[in-house]
Amino acid sequence: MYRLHGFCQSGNTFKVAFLLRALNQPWEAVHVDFMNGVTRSGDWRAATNEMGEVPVLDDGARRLTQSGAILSHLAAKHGAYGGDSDDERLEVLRWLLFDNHKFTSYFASYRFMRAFGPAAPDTAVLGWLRGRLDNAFGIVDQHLADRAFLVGAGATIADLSLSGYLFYPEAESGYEIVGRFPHIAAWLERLRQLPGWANPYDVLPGAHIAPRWVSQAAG
Ligand SMILES: N[C@@H](CCC(=O)N[C@@H](CS)C(=O)NCC(=O)O)C(=O)O
Repeated sequence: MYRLHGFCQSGNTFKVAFLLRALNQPWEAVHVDFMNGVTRSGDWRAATNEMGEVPVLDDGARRLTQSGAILSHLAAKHGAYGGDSDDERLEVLRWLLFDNHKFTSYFASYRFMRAFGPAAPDTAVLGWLRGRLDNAFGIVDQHLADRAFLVGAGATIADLSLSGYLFYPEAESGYEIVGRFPHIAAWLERLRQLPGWANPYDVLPGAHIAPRWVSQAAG
């Protein structure tokens, strides 16, 4: 039985939940009260993750952090969603790195500031993030123009990683995808058909929070 530490607003946690479900593996969620600052406490960092982040996955006695490392571990261990050749596995890694640096990281920050931040976001910061996002989303949209999935013929952990935040309501980020990035929108529809896909709020624990600052100018 895998144990997945995280919370329902965390798309990084959802990436791992989606893969565990796609692999049909038994798992249980361990709620981390991120919104009340648990991951910032010294005790949590000493006991659970020195990096102060979720997701954290317990695989028996082994504790893993960083969604990219967790996804890679699970794909290799269960022999699925990791790519079908050395070339594909390298390509999967390339997209995981792009995701962690320029796709999920900017999107998650933008959404968090607009929906869940403790104070109204700085419009200059929002504008800068939006510029970075537009560039990263444009790159992914173009890559998906002539292929069904990011790497190879079928879905891989690269798809699960980049899409992890894109199944949340648009009202949380205020970032429109369907009208601006049609190939990403079509890809998300394909991913919704995979075994194990679910609405993140239906499979991860924690209180739901109404978006707070979306009406704030996006810069
Ligand atoms: N690259 C990490 C990012 C993880 C991450 O940023 N998680 C968020 C929650 S979704 C977090 O715990 N942030 C804590 C912080 O930035 O202080 C991964 O993919 O696991």
